[in-house]
This record gives sequence, structure tokens and C-alpha cells, in this order.
Amino acid sequence: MNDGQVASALQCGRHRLDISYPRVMGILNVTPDSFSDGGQHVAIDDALRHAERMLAEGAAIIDVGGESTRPGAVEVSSQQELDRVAPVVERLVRELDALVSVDTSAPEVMREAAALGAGMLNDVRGLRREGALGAAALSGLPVCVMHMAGEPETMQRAPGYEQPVEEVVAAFLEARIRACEAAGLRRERLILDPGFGFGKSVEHNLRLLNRMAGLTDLGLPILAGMSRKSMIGKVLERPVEERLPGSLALAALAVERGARILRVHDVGPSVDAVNMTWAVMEEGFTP
Ligand code: 9MG
Repeated sequence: MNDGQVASALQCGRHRLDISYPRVMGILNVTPDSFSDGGQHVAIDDALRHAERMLAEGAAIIDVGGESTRPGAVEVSSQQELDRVAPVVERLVRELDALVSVDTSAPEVMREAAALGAGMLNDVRGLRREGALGAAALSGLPVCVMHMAGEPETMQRAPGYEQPVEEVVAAFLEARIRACEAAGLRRERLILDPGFGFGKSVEHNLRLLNRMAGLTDLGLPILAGMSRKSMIGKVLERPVEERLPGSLALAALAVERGARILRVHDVGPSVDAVNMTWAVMEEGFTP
């Protein structure tokens, strides 16, 4: 049943995540291109230090990903993903007691992530890979189910929709909620994500954000990820290292349109932007 009320908390393994106000998820990519060279140990130490900094700046969740899902990226094997992600998840949990989300579409990685103490799964393919629904259901963890048209390697070639993009995304997410429930994954464990930048033109992304409040009718928490994305680059004509102001503006708008989790690179400034937006919406807020 959906009574239209978004839950105020999510049980994420042993962590209870309060989402009665918007929370920030810090991005921790552990793909080979995300670190300077220096070998596996240096990379893991770097990742830990980066995560520690994001937690100190107010991140509630650390999202660890071992597969690049940037436009044009090629798929990696589950074993490669596991080799990258598992040592980092293990240390984030053991040394920092962090609430870790694992960004994966692979059932094997989902199972191992849960066994290592991750508290959330984040699947840009919306649990459509074979075995993913079952693995996510068995994990007992909350799962972010995202809309993506196509696959990262080709999705930005000529994105097009026959119906308004917000209707396509809402229908897709509704269908995924039903598939999850049929697989034994209760809707209370789901987080929905419109998937900004995944098989969408700039115009699609702008329209989708402007109309994102419509997704709150589904009664589930919404996660939005627009940090540093090319939609900002295209509108403002900024390279990736100059997209912070654009990212903060989009984070604030997403909160105003119902997002409860913001996936970002720049945690400190994003926490301030999100808290300030929420303070206006609630006419008072003490983080
Ligand atoms: C992994 N990843 C990259 N962008 C993302 C987004 O917008 N949402 C989610 N859930 N994951 C993302």
C-alpha cells in the first residue's frame, strides 16, 4: 500500500538513516581512472582518506562504485568490480563505521557488499540485470532504483522519448516497484532516482528536474544525482572543475522538488546548500 507518505527513516543494515530531512551521499569512485597511480594500497588509502573527509563534512552515506557509468564507459566484469570495491567497503565499515552504499548492477557484487557490511545498494540499471532482483531482495538492504535509457556505452548518442520524459521515467519506476515487490523486495526498502544524465539530453534533464515533484506521488524517497554533470557544463559552458555553483543550484532545486538524498562530489558546500534550502522550506531548521 502507498499512503503517499515518504518514510522518515531507512534501516540500512545496522545504521538507521534519518531522512526526515534531506541527506547528502558522498561519491567515492574506485575505478582506475579515479586515482593517481601508485598501486592498489595507495589507492585504497586515498579512498579511505577521501571518505573520512566527506564524513567530516557531513555526508550521511558514502557511495562506492567500481564501474564507471559515465557516457561512453565500457562494462567491466563482476570480478573486476569486486576487486576494486570489496577492500574499500571492508575498511570503510571496519575503520570508519560508515554507512556505505555500493553502486553496482551485478548480483555477485550486491551479495558480497551486503556480506561486508554495506548498508545500501545503488543500481543505475534499476535491478534489471539477471539475478539482480533476487540478490537485492535477499540482501535485506534499501536499494536505489534508477531510470536509465540504454547502456552507458551508447546512452548519450541520440537520446529520444516518444512521450514526455517525466512520464516515461515515472512509468518505468512504477513498473520497477512492481517487479521488486513480486521478487520479495518490499517497497519500504526502495529509493527512486530519475537518473539525470542517463540517456537524456540537456533539455530532458532540465524538464525532468523541473517536474520531479510529480515523482513524490509514488510515496518513496527520491535520490537525485546531478553533481558536476554535463547538463551543467552545457548550460553554463563550464569545464568539470568549474561546476560547483551549478551543482549547488541543482541540489537546492532538487530538494525543493522532493529529493531526500543528494549524490554529490563536493560534500561540505552541498550540505550547506541543502540545509539552507530545507530551512526555508520548513521555516526553521537546526542541522
Ligand atoms: C552511479 N551514479 C552516477 N550518477 C548517478 C545518479 O544520478 N544516481 C545514482 N543513483 N547513481 C549514480
